[in-house]
Amino acid sequence: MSSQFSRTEYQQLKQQLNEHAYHYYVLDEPQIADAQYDQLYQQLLRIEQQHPDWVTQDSPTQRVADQPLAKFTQIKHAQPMLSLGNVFSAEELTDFVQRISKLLEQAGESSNSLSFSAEPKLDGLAVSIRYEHGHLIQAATRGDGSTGEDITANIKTIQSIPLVLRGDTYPDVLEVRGEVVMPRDGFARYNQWALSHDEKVFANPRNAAAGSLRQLDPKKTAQRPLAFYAYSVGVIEPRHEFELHSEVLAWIKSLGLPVNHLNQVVQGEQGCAKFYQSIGDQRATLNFDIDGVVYKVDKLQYQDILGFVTKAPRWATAHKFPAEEATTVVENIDVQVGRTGSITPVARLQAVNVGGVNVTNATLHNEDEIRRKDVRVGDTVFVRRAGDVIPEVVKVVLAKRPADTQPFMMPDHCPVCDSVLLKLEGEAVLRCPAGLSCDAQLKESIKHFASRKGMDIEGLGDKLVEQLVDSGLVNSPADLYHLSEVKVAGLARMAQKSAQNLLFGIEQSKTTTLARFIYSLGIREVGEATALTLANHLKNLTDIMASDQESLQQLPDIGAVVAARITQYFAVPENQQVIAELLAAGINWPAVTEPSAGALLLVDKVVVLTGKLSVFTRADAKKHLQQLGAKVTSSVSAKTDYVLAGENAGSKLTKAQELNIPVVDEAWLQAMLN
Ligand code: JCF
Repeated sequence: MSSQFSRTEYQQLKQQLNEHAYHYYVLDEPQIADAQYDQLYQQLLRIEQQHPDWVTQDSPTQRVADQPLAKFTQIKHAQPMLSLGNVFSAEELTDFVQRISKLLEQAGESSNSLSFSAEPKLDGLAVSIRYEHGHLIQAATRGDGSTGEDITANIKTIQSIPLVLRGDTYPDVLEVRGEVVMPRDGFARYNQWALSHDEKVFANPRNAAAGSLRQLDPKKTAQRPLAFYAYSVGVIEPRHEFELHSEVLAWIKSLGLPVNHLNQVVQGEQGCAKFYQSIGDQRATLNFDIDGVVYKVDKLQYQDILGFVTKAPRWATAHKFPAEEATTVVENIDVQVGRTGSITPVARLQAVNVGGVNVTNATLHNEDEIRRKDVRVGDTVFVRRAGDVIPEVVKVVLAKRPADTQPFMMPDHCPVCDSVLLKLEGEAVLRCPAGLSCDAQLKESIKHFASRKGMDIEGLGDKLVEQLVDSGLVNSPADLYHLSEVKVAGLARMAQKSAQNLLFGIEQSKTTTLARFIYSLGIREVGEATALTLANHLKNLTDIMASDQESLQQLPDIGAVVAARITQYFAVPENQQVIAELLAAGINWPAVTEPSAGALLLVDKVVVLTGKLSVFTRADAKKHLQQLGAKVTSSVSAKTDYVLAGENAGSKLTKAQELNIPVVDEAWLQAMLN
């Protein structure tokens, strides 16, 4: 194919691609679909193949250098990269703000209603990127603050960092400082890939970002999902006059650099404290790790007055979250038997405070994990607690391993019922096959059966379940419905009143719904959503029990694996027996009717939530939609039926409009519910 493109057209196409990248990465509002971008990119590549002499360093095709480096060279920062002081409590925040106010007053400034530019503190690697005449020419790690390493080739592989600045009002020289991170979703994907390709698995996103930037081969860095957020500037030539730090951030964003969208200008100590709380609340759901927030006095003139203590500015500080990782010693390794017989090794730890919570146990997941990490009794280990999830052992500090440790061996018999453990094909976990005749599985099954989302038996807590099983009063979920007050009151720490309460709770639970009943059975892979699907579509228990795999797979969101689990469960005579006994005990539910009477107006509709909701919380909106029969997913595609958009909806809204998908608001959901 001969090219019909002029050099000017080539340059326009290149600029067009850079502009689309800016809308995608910086504004988070893509203007074209990914596939269209790819087409333009391929076109650019074709032109460049025909005219290699046209290619310049700012082409999006030039992000990955051919040659690996022999080593990193040192770069002296034209302006030192600062560090930050820390505060760890509300009291220390008060001190920080008061110290600033006092210094400003001494300098003759009024410190009433001091504004701060507040931002999340990303847990990545600080870098400085230098642009000359709009072109990215150099990038360096922070190093010791005055000298870092030249990582230019690696930085250029990060798609969200512009190779050329936007517009034509950029300064001759601009140094941008910011943090390189690996987003959590990318980190999970990368580690999964690494595991199956014998590549290094990283302990956390920060290490992954650091390891990726220190790759001598930029081709490898290019394959790592890195992101960058700018938070300040170094040298600017010629000097540029700004009044506020927040203006500087808006300016670098307008030049095409990503700035975190959670940044906010807040007023005084109270504004800072509120921001800290709000970011802390969102922490678990963010797509990147953060270890606190940063406050910077917004007014640059005040920053000048306040100055520095050694390398840290007086006008800024990091307000740290309590650490979520800590080291401690493994005192023992036990194995736990789960509801479905899964055998999970658990490290019993010397108690340690991790992010404000006292941790004494941490999961080791399964045999493969424990072997990979080679955790042994006596080892010093890193323990991590992320959000609400169970604490896990991240890695062993080998330098501290005592001389006489032994590798941990998984048992070959169930520690509770002594059955021989099995490993099913394609599964990483060992299982105890004994079902409800294994006391551990019986206890966990009953806890699940009685749980809030299941039969919701008021007054039946975990401890009581264990007592009921240990005393022999309960050998299956159905036995709960045959308990007598006298027997329950005879258990340790049980008075007559609490025995009555329990029996009342059990009695109350008899009236339920088909979906809850199915969920309570604890069939593997059958959670709330699948139970609801089975109930809504098949409408009665007999049909659910009699369905074969093929017909189950016709139902929405039920694939081969789930269908197999369901038929396998109902094929087991003991399970049929338990169900018959439960029904005989009087468990009942109203008939599942056709989706009329406003009940299931959205049956099988796929809805995506986006933007900030004001009437409902996200969780509630999701629940309501599911109650109406809808399936709530997170990304917009041709399969989406509705996009429910709140305030400031971004790329998902744009995509919905592109795909002509109906966009609705919260009032629509309210109307549905009425
Ligand atoms: O997100 C960060 N890790 C972060 C580090 C954010 C900032 O605004 C920083 C920083 C280190 C130094 N600002 C300075 C001055």
